[in-house]
Amino acid sequence: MKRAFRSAVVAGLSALGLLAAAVSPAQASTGFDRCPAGRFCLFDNADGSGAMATYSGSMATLGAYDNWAASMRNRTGLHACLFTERYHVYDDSVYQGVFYAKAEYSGDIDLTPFHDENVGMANNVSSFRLSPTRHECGNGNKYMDWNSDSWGRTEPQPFGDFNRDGITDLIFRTFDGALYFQRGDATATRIGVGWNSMNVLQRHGDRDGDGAEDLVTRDGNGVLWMYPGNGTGGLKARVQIGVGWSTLRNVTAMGDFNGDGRRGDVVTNDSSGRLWLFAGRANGTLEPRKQIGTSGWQGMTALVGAGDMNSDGKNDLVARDGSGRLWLYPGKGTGGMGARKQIGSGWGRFERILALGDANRDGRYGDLYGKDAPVMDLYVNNGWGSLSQYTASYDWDPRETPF
Ligand SMILES: [Ca+2]
Ligand SMILES: [Ca+2]
Ligand SMILES: [Ca+2]
Ligand SMILES: [Ca+2]
Repeated sequence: MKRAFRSAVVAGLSALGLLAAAVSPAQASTGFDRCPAGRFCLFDNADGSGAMATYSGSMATLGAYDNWAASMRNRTGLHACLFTERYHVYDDSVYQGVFYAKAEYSGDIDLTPFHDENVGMANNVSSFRLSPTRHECGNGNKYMDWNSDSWGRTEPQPFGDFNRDGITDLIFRTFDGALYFQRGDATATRIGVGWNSMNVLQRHGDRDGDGAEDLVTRDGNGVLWMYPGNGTGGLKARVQIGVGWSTLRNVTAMGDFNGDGRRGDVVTNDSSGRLWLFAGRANGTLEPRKQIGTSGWQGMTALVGAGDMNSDGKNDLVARDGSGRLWLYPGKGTGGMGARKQIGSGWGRFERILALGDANRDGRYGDLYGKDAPVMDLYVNNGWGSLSQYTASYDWDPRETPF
């Protein structure tokens, strides 16, 4: 099978991953099956014969085995990335000399069909990386090289701009619970650790009125927290804003949903089918709840505070039902909602739906991101929830959470 070597973001061997689930006899004396469990193995010849080198971790140089291997097997359970240069350097800027072997794939890989613009991969492997996530394997960072779209306007957004620089940004929780602030220009800063205890991660503008966007989270004990942003991409000391939230299903920060000018409103659905509004106070804490939906809401698998999708100045709610349909509920500006409209289907495939305000800066809010693995797609709102899809980025891991 011939397969061209393409850029780092699309070079995945997902197709190869479907080919085989090789079972290794314990005492093979030649061929790929010699590779021990838990190891990454390189072989002299394309068919797995000849000398074998085994590794348990990443290698920046390969010493005597530099430019030597013609085939490989990965039994580490980690993602493997091979580079034609030492120190995990990309070979060229057009066809990047990195080759991904998915963690799930433990079969044999003959490197002969793989090449970049300049060289074949066989007998050109000079370093490799073994990492828990695909983008970490490729770029060496726990975060991805995420760029928000730069469509020309620099107007600060009502939400989705955590550091107030006018660029849409992202908060990224890694598989192991670290929190990164991703500026939207491919750079990121770690702003927290230990966040895997949180089962709700939300942001939607400034809750406490200091001009900086704030986060809302729920921990494993059902406590709801506000993490005030410091306006430059970091967090201030958290404030408890609710207890007993365990039984509530989806929790979404809405901005101002009831029209009182305070932007810390939260909407949630319960298992009895009701929809609740917790209006935000001036300091970002919550008023007692008010019921705004009477039945059927238990079937919704996602609620999204999308901002104003129909440009009437009032924030709207987006909900996904159990059949993957996406519904727009136009806010009336009083906490109530008008007649819903279906704005999408097939959204069940997304692990997470994000709203980051006006992601493409065309002046219309309500742009949505759908995060699948490994892709995240951007859906630009053209007005009244009419969505146009763009693929925004690759290499997401199912264990990673953007918000
Ligand atoms: Ca920003
Ligand atoms: Ca704030
Ligand atoms: Ca609206
Ligand atoms: Ca927009």
